Amino acid sequence: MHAVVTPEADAALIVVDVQNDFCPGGALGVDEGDAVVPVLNQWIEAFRRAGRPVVYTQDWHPADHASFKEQGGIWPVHCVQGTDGAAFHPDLKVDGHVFRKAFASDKEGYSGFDGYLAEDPDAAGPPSDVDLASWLKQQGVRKVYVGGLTTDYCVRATVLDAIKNGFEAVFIAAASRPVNVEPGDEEKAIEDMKAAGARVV
Ligand code: VGL
Ligand code: ZN
Repeated sequence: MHAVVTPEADAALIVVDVQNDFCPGGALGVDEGDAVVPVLNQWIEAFRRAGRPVVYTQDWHPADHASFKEQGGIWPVHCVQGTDGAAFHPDLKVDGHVFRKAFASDKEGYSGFDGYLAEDPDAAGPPSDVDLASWLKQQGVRKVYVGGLTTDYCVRATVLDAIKNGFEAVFIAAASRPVNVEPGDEEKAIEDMKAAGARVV
């Protein structure tokens, strides 16, 4: 059984993009993407039990987003605002605030720190102007644990930005899966995170 840490009093958990389109059968499904769900659910329960925040990031693209092949980007159409593909995996325990990113056509945004609080997750449009770093700091958070999809894009970018924003960062390997556009991207991402000062569990 994979061990979950006891969350410190200044810790938060960031669950990155555990959305249908990144799971097998989705528009940009990654191998074993759904395998992160039961692992993350244990982490989510441990943080909630300890009274610590859990935040969820959500890739939230307009239908003509710059990252899509049709617009000259590299990805198939995925995580379009309000669609089932953009919804969280149905088995993911959602108990915390949702931060949406890459919701403007011309703006890429892999990092959860490009995310803004969705005050009403049932509303399909753009979120509020409360950014993730400000929100976490307001909660007294100094250390973030990060897991989800995908290791080599959004998880990596979130870990690197956490450190840039002055947080300690821990990458949860068992709770993450890569897209591996090029072979070795996962290993490279983990090296990048470590080199920036992240811890790996
Ligand atoms: C992601 C590719 C495109 C991710 C998002 O969540 O890692 N990857 N958009
Ligand atoms: Zn995307």
